[in-house]
Amino acid sequence: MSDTTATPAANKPAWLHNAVGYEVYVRSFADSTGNGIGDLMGITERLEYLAWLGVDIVWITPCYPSPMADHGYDVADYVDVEPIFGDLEAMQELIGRAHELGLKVVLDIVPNHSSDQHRWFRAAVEDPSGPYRDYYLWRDPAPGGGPPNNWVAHFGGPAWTLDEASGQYYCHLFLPEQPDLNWRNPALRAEFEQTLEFWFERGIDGFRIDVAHALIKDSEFRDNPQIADLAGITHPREQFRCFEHRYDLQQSESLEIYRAWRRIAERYDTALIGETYVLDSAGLADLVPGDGLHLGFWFAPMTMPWTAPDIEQTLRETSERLGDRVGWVQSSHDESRPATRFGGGERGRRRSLAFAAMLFGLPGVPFIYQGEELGLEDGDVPPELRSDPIATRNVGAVGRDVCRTPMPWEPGHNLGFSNADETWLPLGHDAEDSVAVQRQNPEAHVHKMRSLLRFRRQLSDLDPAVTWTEAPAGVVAFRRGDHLFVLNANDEAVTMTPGGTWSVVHRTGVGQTPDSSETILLEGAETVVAKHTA
Ligand code: TEU
Repeated sequence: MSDTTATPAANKPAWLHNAVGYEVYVRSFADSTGNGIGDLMGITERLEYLAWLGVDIVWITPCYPSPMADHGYDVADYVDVEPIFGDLEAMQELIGRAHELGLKVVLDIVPNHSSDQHRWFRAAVEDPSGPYRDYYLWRDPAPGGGPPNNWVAHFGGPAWTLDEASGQYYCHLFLPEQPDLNWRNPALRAEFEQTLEFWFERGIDGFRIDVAHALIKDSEFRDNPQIADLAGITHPREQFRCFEHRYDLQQSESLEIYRAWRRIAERYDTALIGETYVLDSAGLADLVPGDGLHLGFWFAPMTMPWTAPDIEQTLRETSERLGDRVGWVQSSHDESRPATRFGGGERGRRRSLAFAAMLFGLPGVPFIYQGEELGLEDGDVPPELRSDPIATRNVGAVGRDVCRTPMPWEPGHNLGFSNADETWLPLGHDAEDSVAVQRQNPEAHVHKMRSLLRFRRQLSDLDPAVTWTEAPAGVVAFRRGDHLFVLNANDEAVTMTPGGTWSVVHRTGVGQTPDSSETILLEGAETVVAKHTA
């Protein structure tokens, strides 16, 4: 037990306060070995760029040994490194270099499921009476035969696969190659607590916890209520939405797991960040109480339409309920990129940056996803080159490859990502999009993001209370102390007269900024931050 007497809200790691994270999708960031796939050494070589950009935390997607059915989210050993990505020594070098540069390193842990090639699952299948059987979720077929209940997998089909040898089904909320672990088993819990310590001892600063909202399932495996007709629905995401996930997701007993992890994390001053794919803020707040996860990701911005009421609603309720316990994101390796979603081209880029500035103004920790700082749009991945199992296993589903195309570093062969003849996904961008070309142009998106990151550093002492404010049509505004954050969702310029005199301290567009004025001028798709002067 930790002997701290601080309140739960206060005993988060101090370094998390006002920090900004950066997600690295390891396969697509930088390839140092010439096999067309990114790796840890490639990340280490590029850390200086991230320090230049001005982020504080680097989150690295799973890099454990894996058969790669879901590109690393199917883990075959939690305490080693996938040889394609390097080895434990390469990880140690990465951590060491990051710390020299003042960057924290967060690993992605995948506790909801392992790979079907993990030795625990092999043993569970080979010896149904042995101790590892109960590391997974096994059920007899339904009385009339077939899967034990109506749960569906996120990636298509039923959440159950039959093991013919034993005649039992095992549960998997994702692919059949990703069997779900049994979190009611104390032996399994002990294995993961040792895994956390293994990585914390090596200097890791925290974990992003995959599928943090689903570790515990209903003990009776009851059917989920069906809320829409499945007929004719082929996309796995739409199938998933045909059910109320009362029994497979968000079971409150999951909180006990994070309380135990929190006690370990506090010994190392490390952070627990939940991948909490819960799209209602009350449900999210239930998962992120004081003594469990430090942060929970809020994913509603990923599917938010671009209108002022939608933007305010998406931010406001969650901010009010969770305060500084939110991981804010508008992009990830799972979703279409925001510049594309928000309209594409220059307009989509401007909107994405304006939205980022609002996330940066709220209490909590914003994360940007590699390439977001470049304003990248989705890459084009023709059907025959698609690699995401959502696309390869479901007819007509585009899948997530479009946001995973290789990072464009500089003009030339494979845009500096890799020396290989071919990269694991095709290149999705042009030389003009690349880091090197953008760095030479002071007007480029990367400089605007960098300037926003620098501005954020000055906000450390802002009043934590957020007051949402009346604003003209198409405009979203909140105040924090003497600072006013205003996003103009319109394409046309507008003015706002909030009362008093204001001086603009940051803007995401390129407009002229008067020294001090009663009127704030906002260009289309721009966020302005103004400070009250009188
Ligand atoms: O994603 C889990 C998850 O909840 C999302 O897949 C979500 O269901 C989806 O975006 C909504 O359509 C995590 C990882 O981020 C993802 O890459 C993995 O494939 C998945 O877990 C399985 O480990």
